[in-house]
Amino acid sequence: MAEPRVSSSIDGTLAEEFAVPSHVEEVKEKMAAFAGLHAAAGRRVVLVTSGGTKVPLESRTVRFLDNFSSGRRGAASAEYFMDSGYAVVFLHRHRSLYPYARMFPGTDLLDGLRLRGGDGAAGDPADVLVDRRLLPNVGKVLRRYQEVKDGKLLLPVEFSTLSEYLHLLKAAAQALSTIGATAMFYLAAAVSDFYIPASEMPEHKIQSSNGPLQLSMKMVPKILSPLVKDWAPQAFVTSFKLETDAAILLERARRALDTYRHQAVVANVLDSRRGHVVVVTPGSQAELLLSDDDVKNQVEIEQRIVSNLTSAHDRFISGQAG
Ligand code: 9Z3
Repeated sequence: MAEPRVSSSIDGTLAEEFAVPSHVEEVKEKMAAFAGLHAAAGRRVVLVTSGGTKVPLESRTVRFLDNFSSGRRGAASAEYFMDSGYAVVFLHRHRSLYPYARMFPGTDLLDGLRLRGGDGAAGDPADVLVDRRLLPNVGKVLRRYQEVKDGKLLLPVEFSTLSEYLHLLKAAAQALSTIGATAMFYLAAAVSDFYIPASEMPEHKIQSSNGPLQLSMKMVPKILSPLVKDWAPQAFVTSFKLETDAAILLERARRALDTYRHQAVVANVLDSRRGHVVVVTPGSQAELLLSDDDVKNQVEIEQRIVSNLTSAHDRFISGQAG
């Protein structure tokens, strides 16, 4: 993805060129209340971003630019953060993978459930049977999901477009800044680097009768800069760096750390991202790799990433106190 460009007036650009979602203030209050409640209970709070962003080409949008991200990294990581005692604000792309529900994609859930007797005549939910071969861990997953719900440990917030993502991330950063160093940011969403400003976007559907389409897109302001400097300056911030060429990955990750001066970059290559990442910090570089046995035992790399970062967050908090 493209190189960072640091803008000094991102607030202005955000307000002028990206439509503000109508519910942003309401969501910000919810996030601040959530953070305050959990911090008062001695719990740390992490904001996990997840999924791709949609970039419209017309204001009455028929077409848009999208990307590959499934949201699996974010959804799995949210679960491991909650297992580690964190409360999670889950800022995710609408319909991307969701914690716990991700275990039962597509029609797995419906195929794995049967009405007793098979004909469904009774239709009573008490008559639902679980096929344990198709849904091997459903009881365990459901129990954990209910604990998380009862403990109000997960606050889901949705976005679809790049504009929604940018404004909601700013709101989240400001909401979590109230809890200082106990807040973590885990920015795993795959955010577009390019967009068409509202003022340059055609209102109506682009006509194919006009011939081949040429697009000119602007660089999306690098939101990490004000997040680290202005919106949540005390927080522990982790960004992600994705490349398709492994040869340039670590240099790009280091460059991002030097530019934004945050705490960690998780560097990954598109094709190997499920089994290999490098966590880069100003003073260290940790390679996290799944072995064949790990894969056989269904260990997920997100468990290792979260474990590495929660330890780094411990040290960060101790460092601030000392
Ligand atoms: C990542 O690198 C994530 O690990 C993935 C996870 C998006 C690859 P999935 O959702 O994939 O599980 O399918 N996220 C950040 C990617 C990114 O766009 N980074 C930008 C960059 O590299 C800005 S920080 O320039």
